[in-house]
Amino acid sequence: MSVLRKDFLWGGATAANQFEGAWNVDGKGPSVSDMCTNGSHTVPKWVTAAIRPDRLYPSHEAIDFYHHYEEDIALFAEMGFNVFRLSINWTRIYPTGMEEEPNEAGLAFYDRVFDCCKRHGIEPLVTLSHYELPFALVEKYNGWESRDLIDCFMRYCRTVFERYRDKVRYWLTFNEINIGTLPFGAVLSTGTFRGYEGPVHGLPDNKQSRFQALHHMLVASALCVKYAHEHYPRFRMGNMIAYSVGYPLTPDPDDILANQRDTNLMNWYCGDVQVRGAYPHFAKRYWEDNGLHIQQEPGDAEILREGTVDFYTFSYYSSHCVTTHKEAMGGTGNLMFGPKNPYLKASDWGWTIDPKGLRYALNEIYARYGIPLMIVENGLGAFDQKDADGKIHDSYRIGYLRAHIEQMKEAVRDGVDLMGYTPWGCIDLVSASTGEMAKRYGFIYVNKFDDGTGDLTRERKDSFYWYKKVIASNGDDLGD
Ligand code: BGP
Repeated sequence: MSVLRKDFLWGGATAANQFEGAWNVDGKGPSVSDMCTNGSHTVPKWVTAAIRPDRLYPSHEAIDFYHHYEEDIALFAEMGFNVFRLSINWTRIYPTGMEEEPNEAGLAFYDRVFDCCKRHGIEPLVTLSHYELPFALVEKYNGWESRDLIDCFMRYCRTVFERYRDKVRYWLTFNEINIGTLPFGAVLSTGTFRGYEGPVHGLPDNKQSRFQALHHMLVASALCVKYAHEHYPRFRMGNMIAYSVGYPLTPDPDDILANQRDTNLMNWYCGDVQVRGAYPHFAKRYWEDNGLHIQQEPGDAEILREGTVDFYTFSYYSSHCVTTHKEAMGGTGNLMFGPKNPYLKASDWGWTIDPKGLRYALNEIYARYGIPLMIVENGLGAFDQKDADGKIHDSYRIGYLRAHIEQMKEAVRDGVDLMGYTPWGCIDLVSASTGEMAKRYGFIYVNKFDDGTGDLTRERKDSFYWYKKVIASNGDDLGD
């Protein structure tokens, strides 16, 4: 008998800004991601204050899911997906985020997408906001630093909830909301970078505006969950955290405490608000130590308490080490940095490969919250090369995913309630951290390259056939 639930959700994950393209088609407005140029592992991706004709903006065409959705969803169905994670591009629905009335052409597009999913027996899992903040809201309000964004977001949520009430059941509020606790989250997540132009990672940090913005996002997330529960009892509402697995590099108690501090801030600061309904015990001291004054309105505590999620979702790619011993510092990972772990290998982008870290994460999260979990991102970004036979033999990707699914099953045997698994970038798409196509995650290869060329044709990689068997056996057959 299979270790996993009979109704396990198997699928893949994407985000509108990284795969739809059609960035200004049918009335769509520019989002923050549309203002980001391409980059690579060594050349930083920029955010620009206006579209520069001499720069390349990978989200503008991406892999053009906008015009290929039928073909793509059919390929997902062929692999046996019963769930597909995608996001709605806020600026297709409200081009500046401030209109009173939604853009009908944008709404109609997602009708077509969800109907197509339905025809294939695929349940959509929809992220409401995945690094797609309307750019106009950055220009006018400095993003989420302003409380006005809560109303803009709620207008958007009410519109899409009502429109897709019979087509979508599973919703996530903000992608990786906890990225706002990191300086680089100011561009993609909190949108607190008004007037800045330069490398995404180079923005001078303003912690006060980031954490104030995060408070507004947490209130918006809770309000949206509360509203959904009150109006659409059928909906299942989830959060989404970039789960950080950190290990103390040494047994020095200072390393243990440093790791605990990082873990608290990165994992539990937002997670506790969204699952338990209140800031965790350490928040107050963190604010004090950092000179932060979080403006909370009367009623916010109640909203947070009443807007808790039904299930917890997260991304997991790699782990990192934490130390207070400066001489041991070095780089790894895209979001978290730390010294090298001598027990682990890393991807071409320096992200450690740590399947057991996933089992550890699942146990840690479930022990704290005890609600159903779902892994909504995981995978290996790699350079894919066509072989002499013209095919992509991505045994490295199969190896990565197999090892992670094995550990996921161990966690289920440990007693974790796991609902599903949607590996990231099930079809090749634009990288969030570097803005490149060369970092591929897909089961499906897309002929699209970093210089903007490519005819966008889709091809099945070896991992496509492998994942199909995994799904058909509900995770029992992981191949050799
Ligand atoms: C997560 C994001 C995704 C995605 C993924 C892989 O942080 O939610 O949008 O892109 O990371 O990262 P990257 O694209 O940088 O390889």
